[in-house]
Amino acid sequence: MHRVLITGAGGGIGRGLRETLRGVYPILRLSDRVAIAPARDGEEVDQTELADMAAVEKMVAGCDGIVHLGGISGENSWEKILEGNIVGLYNTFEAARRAGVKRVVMATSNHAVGFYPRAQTIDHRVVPRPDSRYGVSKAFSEALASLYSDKHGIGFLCVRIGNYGDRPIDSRRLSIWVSPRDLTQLVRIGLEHPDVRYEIVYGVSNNKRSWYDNANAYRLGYRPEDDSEPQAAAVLAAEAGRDKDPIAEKYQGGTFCAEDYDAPTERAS
Ligand code: 15L
Repeated sequence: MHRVLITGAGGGIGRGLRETLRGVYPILRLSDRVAIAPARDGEEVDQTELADMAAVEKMVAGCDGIVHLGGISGENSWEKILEGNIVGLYNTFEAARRAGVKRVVMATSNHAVGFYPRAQTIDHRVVPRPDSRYGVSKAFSEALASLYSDKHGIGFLCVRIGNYGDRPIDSRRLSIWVSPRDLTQLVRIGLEHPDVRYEIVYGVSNNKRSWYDNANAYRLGYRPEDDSEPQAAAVLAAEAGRDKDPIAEKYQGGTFCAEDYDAPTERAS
């Protein structure tokens, strides 16, 4: 990997990876739809709208690997999801194919499988159960990655990211938190591991309260260093006595499941 492109480089994960991947590859090309901090040594900065195919082709030119974080990162209107996460995603993968890119690390999400109950442990082989239009777009990204792997030979690591940050911010995130250094480790596996063809893994730390069997990540050598558990007592104490939505509490996707939920309540049992 000589030049690695990070799309969505202005977002929270993008800004984090800009630091933790600094110096790991000779050149990091950092792209976003909005202006971001100027390039330092070993960096190139780019501003591209993912829905614009000609611009996306320029963004991807000369890159060996891509970390695709770009697009909409939460629930939104269908029009915005369509533009950023369906059209923009297609443009990025298609431009990668045309440019001969070898590897893509795809930031998919826990929300592609958010309607699995918290009582169930799921692995990388479960069928998608999206909890939102956003989750559907992430399931689409996994399907498009599968096509571009099988048909065009691009290696994809699809990382179903939980919640990225310095610490778990609430009780749900105790189960899905991923620390910056653990996510960085997974991204490097995706870009560098010789056997990656098409893989789904969970982007979570070694959380004691995890809902995931992340065996596929471990098989690829992932050895997470962090666990949310030391934060658990404080996080739970801060939530004590708070009213909680039963649908959000039942399913892994939390409030993404509860929003607009109007199925008969017996279906939720
Ligand atoms: C995600 O996929 C989002 O990008 C992030 O903003 C959080 O909502 C996260 O999931 C989560 O589930 O906490």
